[in-house]
Amino acid sequence: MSEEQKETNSEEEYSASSITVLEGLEAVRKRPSMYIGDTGEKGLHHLVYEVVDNSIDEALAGYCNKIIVTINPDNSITVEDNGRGIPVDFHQKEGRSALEVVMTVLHAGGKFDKSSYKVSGGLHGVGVSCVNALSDMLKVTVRRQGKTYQQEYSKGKPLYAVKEIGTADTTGTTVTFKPDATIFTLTTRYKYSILANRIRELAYLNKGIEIILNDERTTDENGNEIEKKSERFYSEKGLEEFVNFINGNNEKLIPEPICISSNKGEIPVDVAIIYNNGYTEKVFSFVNNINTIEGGTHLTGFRRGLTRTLKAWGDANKKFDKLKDVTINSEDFREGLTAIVSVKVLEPQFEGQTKTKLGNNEADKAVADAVGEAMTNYLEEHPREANSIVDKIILAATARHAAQKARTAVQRKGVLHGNSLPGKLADCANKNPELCELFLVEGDSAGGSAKQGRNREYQAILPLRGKILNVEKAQWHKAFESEEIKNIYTALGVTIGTEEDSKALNISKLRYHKVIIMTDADVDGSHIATLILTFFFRYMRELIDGGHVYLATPPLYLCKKGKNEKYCWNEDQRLEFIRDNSDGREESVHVQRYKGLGEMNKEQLYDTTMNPENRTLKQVKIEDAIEADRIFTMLMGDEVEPRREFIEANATYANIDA
Ligand code: 0RA
Repeated sequence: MSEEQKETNSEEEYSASSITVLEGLEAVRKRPSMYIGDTGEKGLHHLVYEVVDNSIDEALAGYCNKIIVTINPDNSITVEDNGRGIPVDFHQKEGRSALEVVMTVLHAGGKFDKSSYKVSGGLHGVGVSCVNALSDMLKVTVRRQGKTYQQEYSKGKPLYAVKEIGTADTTGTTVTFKPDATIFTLTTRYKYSILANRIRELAYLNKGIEIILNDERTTDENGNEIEKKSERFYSEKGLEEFVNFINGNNEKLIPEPICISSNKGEIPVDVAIIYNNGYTEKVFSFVNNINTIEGGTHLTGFRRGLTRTLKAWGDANKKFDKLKDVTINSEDFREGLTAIVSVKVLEPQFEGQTKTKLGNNEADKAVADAVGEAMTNYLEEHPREANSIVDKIILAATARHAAQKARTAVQRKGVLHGNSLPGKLADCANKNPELCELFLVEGDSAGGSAKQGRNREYQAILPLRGKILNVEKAQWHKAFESEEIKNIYTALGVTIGTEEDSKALNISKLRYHKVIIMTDADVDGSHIATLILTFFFRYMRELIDGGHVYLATPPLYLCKKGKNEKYCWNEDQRLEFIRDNSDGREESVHVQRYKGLGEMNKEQLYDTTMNPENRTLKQVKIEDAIEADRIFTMLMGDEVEPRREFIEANATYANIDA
C-alpha cells in the first residue's frame, strides 16, 4: 500500500473494496482522454457538464427546479441544486457512506435510482467520480433531512469520512471542484461563452428548469479587469423556443412552430419544426440531451415521418400535379426546414466516428410514428400553413431540377470533375495532396505577388476576383453558376452530387490538404474571408471538419529603425518595437502600415504570410455546430455588416476557433 493510501486510512478504516475504487480512479487519471474525450479545452468544460447532468437528472426525476453554476475567481466551479441531496446513509455492502460511493466509484451515479433517463449515460457518461479523479480539490455539500453533510477529496481520494457540519432548512447538493492542472496542461481557464451555450441548450431541452450561470472572475486571461457576469437560462416552452432561437431572423413561412410531443411509447419524442424562406436545412437532433452531430435513427425517422405526411397531403390535394417533368424527392422537403428532434432512450447505442450517431433501431419508428401522426393532424387543421409549406417544397424541386440541368452542363464540360483545371490556378509541382497547399487569394494583384513569391514545389495559388457569391442568401444551385465557386471546386478536385443525394460531397480526390484563405487585413478582406468561409461551411462542411481550412494572417505593420526591421501583427507588437528601438517617441521609428496584400512585394508576402517557418495559420474549427450556424446566419444574413474580426475577436463566442 502506498504512503498516500495510508494517510487516507488514518481518518477511517477502508475495506478491501475501497482499494479497487482507488485503482478505478487511478485509471481515469492515467488515461483521462478515454473517459472525457480529451484533456484540452473541451475536456475541461466537459467536467462541468458531468456535474450539471447529475442535477438535471434530479430535475427530470421531478425533485429539482433550480441549478446554479458559478465560475469562481480561482477557475474552480461550483454547481448547486435544490434536489433531494445525494443520500448520505451508510452503505452496508460498500462499508461507507452512499455519498462517498457516488463520488468515488466509477459509474456509481445511477446506482440508487434506475427509473429515470440518465442524461449522463450517454456521450462519455462517466459520472461525477471522474470529475473527482481529475480534480485537485473537490468538495461536496449535501443538505438533507435537516442536516448539512460534507466531504472533500483530492485527486479523487477522500480527505476525511463524510461528516455532519450543521443543520439545513433546505435540501440539495453543492459540488465545488478545481480541475487538476497537471492533467489539463493546455488550459484550466473556463470560458464563459462555452458554458453559457451548453447551459442555454440544456435549458431549452429541459423546460421548466432554471439554470443560473455566474462568472465571479474579475480579470481576463491577460490579467485585464473585467466585470462579473450572471445570466439566467429558463425556458417555459422548451423546444418551441429553441427552434425559434435557431431560426434567428429568418422569415418564417408559418406563424408558429409545429410542436410534437409524444410520451406514449418506450421512447419519448419531442420535436419542433419551422419552415422559413431560406434555402438551408437546420435540423439538430438530441438523445438524452446530447447533441447527436452525426444523426442516426431518430433523425432518419424524423425525415421519413415528415416527408411521408407532407407528400401524402400534397398528393391528396393535387398540389404536385403542376410539376410536369419534375419529380419530388426527399431533399426537397428539407430546404428552409429548421427543426429540433429530441428523444430520450434508456440504453442508447452511440456509433460513428465521434460516437454521436444514434444506433437504436426502435428510435426510427418511434419518431416516424409520432411525427407522422401529429403532422397529419396539423396539416388537416392548418390548411393555410400546409399550403405554404408544400408550395415551398414545389419551389425547391423546381430549383433542384434547374440546378441539375446546369450541373450536368458544367460536368459535361468537366468543370466540376477536375478534368480541366481553371486557367487562373497556378498549380504546384508536387502531386501528393498531403504536402500541397492551395492559397485562395483576394484580388489579381495580390494573386500575382503570391504566384511569384510562393514555393512552387507545394504551394498553389488561386486568385479570386472581388467578392464571391453570398451563398447564405442564394438558392442552392446558384453557387454552381458562379465562376469563382466553380473554380474553387475544380481546383480542389472535389465533386458534388450522387444519384440519391444531389448535395453529397466527395473529397476523396482533394488535391490539397491545406486550403488557406489569404485576404487583406482590412474590413473588405474580412468580408471576403467570411464569404469564403460561409461557402465552405454550407457547401463543403467536410473540408472544415477534416481540418483542411485555414486563415492566413498577414502583418499589419513593418516597423523600421536603422537596420532593425520587424513585422507586427498587432498594436502591442508595434508599441513594443517603438519602446525597444527608440527613446519612446513614435516619430523616431518608421512604421509602414500595410493596407492590403498588394502593398507587399513578393518576398515580403512570402516571408510573413506564406513561409511555414514564419507564418501563423489559423485552423478553422467548428466546435459548436448550433452556435456556428447561428453566427453564419447572422453574419451573412440580411442586416449585419460581416467581418472576419468579429469571428476572430469572438472566436469562442462564435465557437469558430479561427
Ligand atoms: C440518488 C438518489 C437520490 C438523490 C440523488 C441520487 C441525487 C444525486 C445528485 C447529484 C447532483 N445532485 C443530485 N441530487 C440528487 C435521492 C433518493 C431519495 O431521497 O430518496
